[in-house]
Amino acid sequence: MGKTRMTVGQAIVKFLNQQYVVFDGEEHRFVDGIFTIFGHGIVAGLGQALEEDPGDLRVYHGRNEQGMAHVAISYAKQNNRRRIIACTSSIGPGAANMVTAAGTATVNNVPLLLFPADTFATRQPDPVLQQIEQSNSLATTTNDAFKPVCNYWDRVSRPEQLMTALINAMRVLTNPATAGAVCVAIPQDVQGESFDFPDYFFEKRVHRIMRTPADSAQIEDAVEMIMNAKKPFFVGGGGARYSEAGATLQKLCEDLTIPYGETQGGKSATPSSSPMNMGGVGVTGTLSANTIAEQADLVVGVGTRFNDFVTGSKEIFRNKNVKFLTINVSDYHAEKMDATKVVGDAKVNLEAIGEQLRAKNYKTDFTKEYLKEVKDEFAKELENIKNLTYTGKDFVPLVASWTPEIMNDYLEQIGGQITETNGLSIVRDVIADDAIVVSASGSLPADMERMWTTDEKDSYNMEYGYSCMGYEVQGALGAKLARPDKEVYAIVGDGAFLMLNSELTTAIQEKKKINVVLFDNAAFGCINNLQMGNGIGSLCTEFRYRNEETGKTDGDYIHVDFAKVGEGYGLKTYTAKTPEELRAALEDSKKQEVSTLIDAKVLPKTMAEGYKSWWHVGVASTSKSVKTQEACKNKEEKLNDARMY
Ligand SMILES: Cc1ncc(C[n+]2csc(CCOP(=O)(O)OP(=O)(O)O)c2C)c(N)n1
Ligand SMILES: [Mg+2]
Repeated sequence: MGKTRMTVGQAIVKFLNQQYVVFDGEEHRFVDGIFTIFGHGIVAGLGQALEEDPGDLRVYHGRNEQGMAHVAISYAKQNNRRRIIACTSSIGPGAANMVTAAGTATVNNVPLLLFPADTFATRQPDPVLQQIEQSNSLATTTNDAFKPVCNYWDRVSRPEQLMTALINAMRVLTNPATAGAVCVAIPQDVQGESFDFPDYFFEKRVHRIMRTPADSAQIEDAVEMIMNAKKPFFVGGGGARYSEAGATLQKLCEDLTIPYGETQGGKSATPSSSPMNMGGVGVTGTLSANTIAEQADLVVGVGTRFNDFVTGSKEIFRNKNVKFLTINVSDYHAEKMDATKVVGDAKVNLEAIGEQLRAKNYKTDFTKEYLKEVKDEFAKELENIKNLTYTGKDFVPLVASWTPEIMNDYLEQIGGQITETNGLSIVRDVIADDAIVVSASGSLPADMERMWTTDEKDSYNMEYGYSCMGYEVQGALGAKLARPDKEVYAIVGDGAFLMLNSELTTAIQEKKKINVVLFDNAAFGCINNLQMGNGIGSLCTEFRYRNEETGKTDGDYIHVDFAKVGEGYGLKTYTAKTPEELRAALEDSKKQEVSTLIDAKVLPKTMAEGYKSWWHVGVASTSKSVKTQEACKNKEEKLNDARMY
């Protein structure tokens, strides 16, 4: 047996270079690169190895650890989980900065491989710079904070442990049922320690991404349930997308006249134009999907976690006899809504179910004419909200909690007149049909789920599992690294942009063009709507100066020149205050080779509100505000109608 002496850092690099995946017969490398932010905990260990011989790994230079990990998540997501970029950080704060991103990856079941450096295994210099020091256990370090947000966690305290740690990391990352964040903590001394690693550890490994068929009895259960349903409604989630099950789902539904809805994770797995695609379902869903959801007697979740946005906090499926069926690679997720389960891959199991339904000549009570009517009705509504422009003093925004003060102050102090729904429709209109849009938080994902249509597969990269502010800009870079041939747009609010935009520098460094369309409504708009909609005064959700007269932050709006911020980074930037200026900026940005940013000044309160849906939030049950009392009563009533689990 051959052995080669090398450091732990060098062994990590060598091993990562040998990892491949195979899916549907197509084999390729799994780890395309590694993001780094070097510090004393990593630069002399793994950093040395990456400098000396990275192999085929492309080494990237991140600017904020959370930001670079968001780039990596989006890269994996855009590659439908079959290619990743690993991330490595120094100890302490550098590592802690990646904890949020680990959560984002795990919620979304997207593979993310993290190598945070750790304190000395020998403990000789303790406390090393950036060591927390828990007096109740010296074994506890910052990296223990990754445990609740990762699907696999390990610490390599001796070189020999690296082998099982990395093999298990790959097991978890490449299994569709367990994909999420993986943390392999590497103490800074151990990274540089040498060991005679066996050559077989570095042999090429091909991880098969499985298409697991379900137990045949589960298929029988599913077929029987659907045969007994008159009004079935399918819901396609991220699992359908990652499994490449979109075309199967679409064909099955079109052949058998079964309407389906899509979740944020599932959008763009199938074309918006399919007559059976009713659009987004749930709290941020469309009128068409929610109209079908409310009457369905069988809901079939395909690769969805059934989060509260999809189920309208379990209130949206209103047929008294509604039943649930799930197809999911994860037994845990398949169990949701007390469903009958088909545990396995979306595509092969949909095919198996579809074959039997066709053989049995299954027919639903839905007609193509009725479903067209439902789709047309929402199309009309869409036209209305798309064309809703600021008309002057008589203008009434869509969000009920608007006040003349909010609107007038914005118009006077910031001067923007674009409405969010109109602005978004202009973006859709101007950018290429096959462009990729990336978003995550704020009011925009809601409007996008309702309004964004695309027939281009996998062109909608939405992180709405953790809904983590700061994914948008960094995610756009990840999508661009994955698909350099496409134009990529971050659709981002001012709040989320302010929270994290540091990887813009990385985009400039890599000469990868991304486009940032920033909707500046000078507010945490969606949270302000939620707050005021529940009868609470506007507190710390509008971006206003502190007012010494009231002692509160209720002064004039703070005008931020985001175009200047972008310009400082080296982006080509634009300010748009009217729909015409937005259109012109978008047109011009298409001609640029460098990354662009459009600072769109968008009137608050001009996003769409929900359709036939409810969202359970923790409303105060004791309050002096009559409106809050009413909101609480309304919550109690809705809770009465909602399923309990
Ligand atoms: C990291 C993180 N912190 C806090 C939140 C809670 N949150 C959700 S949306 C939002 C405000 C978003 O503001 P902005 O990006 O301007 O979008 P808008 O709603 O105004 O369109 C906040 C604070 C979050 N989702 N993520
Ligand atoms: Mg905002």
